[in-house]
Amino acid sequence: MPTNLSSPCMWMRGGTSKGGYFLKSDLPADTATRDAFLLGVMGSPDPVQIDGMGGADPLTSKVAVVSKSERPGIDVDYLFLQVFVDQAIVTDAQNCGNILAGVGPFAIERGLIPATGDETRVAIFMENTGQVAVATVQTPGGVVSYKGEAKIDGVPGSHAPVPLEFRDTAGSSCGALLPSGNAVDEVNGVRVTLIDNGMPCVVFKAEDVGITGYEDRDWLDANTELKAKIEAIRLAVGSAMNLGDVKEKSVPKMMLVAPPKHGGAVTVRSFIPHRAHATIGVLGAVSVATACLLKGSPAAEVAQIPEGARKTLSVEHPTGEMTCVLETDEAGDVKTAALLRTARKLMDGTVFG
Ligand code: NQM
Repeated sequence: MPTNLSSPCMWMRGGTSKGGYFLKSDLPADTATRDAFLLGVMGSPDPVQIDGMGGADPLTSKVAVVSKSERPGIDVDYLFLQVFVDQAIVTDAQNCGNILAGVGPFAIERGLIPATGDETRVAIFMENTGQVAVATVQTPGGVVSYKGEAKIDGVPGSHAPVPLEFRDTAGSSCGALLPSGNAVDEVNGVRVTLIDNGMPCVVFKAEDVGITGYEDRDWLDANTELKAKIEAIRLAVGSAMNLGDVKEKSVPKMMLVAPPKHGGAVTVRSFIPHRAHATIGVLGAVSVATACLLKGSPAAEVAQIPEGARKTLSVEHPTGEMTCVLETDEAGDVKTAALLRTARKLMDGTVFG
């Protein structure tokens, strides 16, 4: 239902997602009023979001709320909100590393922080998980540039690179990297890894739910029997992952893995959680790549892992791959993760919700 409210807003592509970027001070302070406004902005609930800006896909029904940070060493605070497409739900229960890619450029464009030479490093506190990411934004002549030669699969053309660095993301929402305490659990007869290295994920072999893991998004989305099987596993693990009842939550994400086919480390088909992902989430990829390093886990059984403490893992997905660079310590635990994204400003104006 429209609210008669409006707000300044920048519409941006961040990585392989798209959404509205708002200054916190431009949005209603009351959460219920804010959420009603954002539902109106996106045109939710409606599977086609015809009365709003949303793109009828969870990947294009996203919001970033950004403010100048009071925290030492941090430039801006970023709250991610997922606006459900076909339900009247706005949730902060997950983070989003793709939308994160637009936060640095947006913060500089809005004057929250100054550009500092040809590149500007922006330290971002991710409010959803209480963790920090550092984005490097191209700012030649002190102005944000979206043009460049960086390519990411799932986005046509090339753009300015926005490298993202994550540190200490283990247990971001679940309290521990392995919330059940195990590298493998069995749920509904399927061996799974319950893991959170920035995104709560359930990782299991595609073959264990009867598919190859190389299917495309449309085929996966049309397979209601497969989706029901996956959803039953998801609902069963909510409390073991310290997430409670996850029926109306967008986490955990469901990650179906198979051996790599194009020289990478692993192949993934992900459900986020009810639609198949066109590519893969950023922190979702970090969590799956981390699962590949766990001895005896289903992911480790299918993955090809390079030697050395600094591991470059190409995670193959339905439309290409995403490269994660993981730094491990002496015990083999992942300490930092870095990924390349791009972002682009699409519209700057007033949005009506
Ligand atoms: O995992 C989709 C996306 C995401 C999240 C989702 C993301 C991440 O691709 O960090 O980026 O899993 O809902 O934008």
